[in-house]
Amino acid sequence: YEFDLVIRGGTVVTAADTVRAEVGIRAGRIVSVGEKLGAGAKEIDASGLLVMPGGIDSHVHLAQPSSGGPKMADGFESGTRSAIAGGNTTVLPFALQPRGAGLRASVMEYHREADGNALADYGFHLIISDPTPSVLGQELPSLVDEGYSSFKVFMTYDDLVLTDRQLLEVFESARTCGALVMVHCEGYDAIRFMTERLERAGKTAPYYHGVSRPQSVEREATHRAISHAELTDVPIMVVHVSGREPMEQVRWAQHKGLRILAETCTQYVALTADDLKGLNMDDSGGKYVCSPPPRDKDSWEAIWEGIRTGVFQTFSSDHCPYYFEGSEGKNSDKARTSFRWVPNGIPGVEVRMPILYSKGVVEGRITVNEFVALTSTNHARIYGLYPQKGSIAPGFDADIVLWDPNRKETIRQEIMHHGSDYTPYEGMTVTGWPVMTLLRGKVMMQDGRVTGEPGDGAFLRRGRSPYAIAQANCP
Ligand code: DUC
Ligand code: ZN
Ligand code: ZN
Ligand code: ZN
Repeated sequence: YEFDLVIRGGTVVTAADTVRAEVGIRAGRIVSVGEKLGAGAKEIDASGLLVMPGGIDSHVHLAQPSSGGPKMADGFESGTRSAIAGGNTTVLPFALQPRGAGLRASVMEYHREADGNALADYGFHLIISDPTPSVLGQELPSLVDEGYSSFKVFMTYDDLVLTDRQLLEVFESARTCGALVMVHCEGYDAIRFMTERLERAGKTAPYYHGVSRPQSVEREATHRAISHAELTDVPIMVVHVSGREPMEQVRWAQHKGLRILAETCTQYVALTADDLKGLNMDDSGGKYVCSPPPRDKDSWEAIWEGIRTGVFQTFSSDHCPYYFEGSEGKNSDKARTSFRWVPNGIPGVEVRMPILYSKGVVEGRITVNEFVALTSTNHARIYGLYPQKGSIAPGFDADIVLWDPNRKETIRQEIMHHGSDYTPYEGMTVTGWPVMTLLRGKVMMQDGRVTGEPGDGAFLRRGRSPYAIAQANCP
């Protein structure tokens, strides 16, 4: 046989093109895209289907402990199974440095969790919570060389927040070693002030989580991060932008000529602050607690505007799964005393692509090529995985999703593969659904059944981001 596998009859969609073509795969890589390819040992009929690059979700949390807090509902096995079921082939979760710990030691903990257990390929962003001189001067540069070429910093949370001085030092280190910095932009003091004021007034239901961190709090922090990036002359990625106010800060900076990248997420076009009210202000609103919180339907339109006009390069899930029931869940006794104790995050890696396809492509807001860019290609380009991942062309890994553009599906917990005991998107009907996921040529999911195994996913040693290299000043 000329090929191990040939996919025939489908429409190949990349960030650039939509063409009727066959895809020839050998040894896990795409070797040919064209017409009338030779025979494959195995052949797949993709008639009526789109053949797209496997999704890359560059923002997920798996097996990430929160300080003294609840256990995540997904480790690497269930989290990547859910990713694969949703048409993804690569995820980039975080390796969190607890204060006082080294960066390398922290990364190794996550490797122990992930290696041999993942069904999708994976890399790690570092989370830097303790930027000591040895962390920034020694550990970071060597880890960036070893393929951990991006990291995240926080402007809020007791156990993660950095001072402005620390942010500037971290940004400067990123510039020196050519790493890309992701920034969680919400202002610590404003949130704490609002939280205490709301609690004093007895306003502790999950709904007040959103009230405690309105868009102005995110806007201010976004502006501050951008200013620090300008001062240190370093590109940054503003993650999980939730609405018009922070989006406009990013757009302003981009138009000013600064290299500011931005990400938005499923929940900012699919959930609203009213969801946090639950049924009549009961505690079921905790199911939607995440940060930044979902805003309102006008914000959805602002996010679409940012997507259409290129303010956002990536669309991620921010999959951060917790349980609802149980002693560590969002509805625990402790969580019911105040929104501040509700674990912060929602599951969504499995439905990111269907929701964006349905609301974006089917409802006419974006093209199918923009869909591929937002769910795969741009993630690969920005995070140093290009040209291995993120397109369908000779030389790329055979990471492919076969997509049925007409299939209607109602999102329900019973069809999800994640570890959480609920989905915040319960009952949402979408058009367009993944029917097969291939990882390096291996069929990992077919018709909702996951056929891949733990260990099929490999660690990805990423190159530097081209966006960061342009600025870098490496010795
Ligand atoms: N930030 C994230 O990126 N995810 C979940 C919660 C948070 O604060
Ligand atoms: Zn964050
Ligand atoms: Zn613009
Ligand atoms: Zn996140």
